Amino acid sequence: MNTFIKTPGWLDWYATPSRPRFTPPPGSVDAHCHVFGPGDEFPYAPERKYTPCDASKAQLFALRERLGFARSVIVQATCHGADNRALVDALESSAGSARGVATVRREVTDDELARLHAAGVRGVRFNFVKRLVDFTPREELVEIAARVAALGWHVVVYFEAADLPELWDFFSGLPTTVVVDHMGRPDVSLPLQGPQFQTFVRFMREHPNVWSKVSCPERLSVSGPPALDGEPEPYRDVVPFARHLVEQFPDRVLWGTDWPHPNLKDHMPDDGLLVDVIPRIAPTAQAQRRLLVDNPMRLYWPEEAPAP
Ligand code: 0GY
Repeated sequence: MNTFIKTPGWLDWYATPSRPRFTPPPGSVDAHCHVFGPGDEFPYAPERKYTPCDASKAQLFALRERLGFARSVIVQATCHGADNRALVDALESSAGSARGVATVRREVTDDELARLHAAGVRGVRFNFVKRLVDFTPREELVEIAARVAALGWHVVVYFEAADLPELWDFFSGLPTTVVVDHMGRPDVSLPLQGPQFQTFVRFMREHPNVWSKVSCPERLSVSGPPALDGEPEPYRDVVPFARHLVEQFPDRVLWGTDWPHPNLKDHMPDDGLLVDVIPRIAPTAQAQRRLLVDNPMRLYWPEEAPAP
């Protein structure tokens, strides 16, 4: 039983996802997903901005199997703060089939970083979304980035599109690969060729160490999910943005479900339908293999990835 009370209005994850029509290539990686608790075993952080429903490692691994994926990258969610125990537990139960992105504070010891590495952590996440986290001074993040760079890790950044100009110089100075969550959260009601999204494209073009997750159509969409009678092109307003990045930067894009989809209040996606968006953003077998296998393997399992 979960003694934590879920934030009102917060939808539960989709319990009966459809089987995707699209078959991911063998060895595909879901490069952005989370575990939540269970709260009674791994309590949610006191500083959290929301309380989720539980979403366990077993449920995550069952979903992965149903969707046809072989590996997962589990990203520490803000509801667990810098307490990475649920993440580490999931990684250690995965027999090497999951790697992780943690949240750490400047107080983290070298021993703790070494333990996280041994469990399979390969990155830290810096979150700039104000509804999710309190402000962290930049010098603290710079310090953390330098320490994790020495371990060969990367930095995952999450921010709102409007904040990129202000964050540009900070991101440019990071000494690691920088992975942007959810395409930098573009407003997809604005034109793809307009200044907002093109600023992000220019950011990627000018910085060969910047990668993007072409994820979260359900979060970014204004046109929304399929209607009940079957919209033939779900999330059609997000697809051109993701497809543009896949075309322009085929070796620097990742895809993930974002299961269990924190903070959704209007619509909870059917994860099977999310997988069916993939061939619309990566139409060729080669683009799909890079997006789902080659790129995430290079970043998270470099010891197994073929030489470029
Ligand atoms: C996501 C998106 C969100 C939440 C978090 O760590 C988190 O709490 O990332 C969001 O609310 O947009 O990627 O899971």
